[in-house]
Amino acid sequence: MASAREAAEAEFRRFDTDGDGLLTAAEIRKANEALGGQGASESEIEAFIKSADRDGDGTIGLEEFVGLVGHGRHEKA
Ligand SMILES: [Ca+2]
Ligand SMILES: [Ca+2]
Repeated sequence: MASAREAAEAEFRRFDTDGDGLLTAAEIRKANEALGGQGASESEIEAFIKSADRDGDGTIGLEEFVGLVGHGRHEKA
């Protein structure tokens, strides 16, 4: 059984289509569509990145993603 962190890491790797260890706005858009979204708007994607981007580089790294997902949807028991 995967831990919340492992699940978040697996999700991150699936979204990181070029494998550089960072999620860009374009990758987040694709991820959103893959999850059944109808195409997030620029401002929605921007807001999502801002909510997770702790070091302010404009992309979401693995730790930032785990911090966001690990403490939200996949809350630990
Ligand atoms: Ca990437
Ligand atoms: Ca960042």
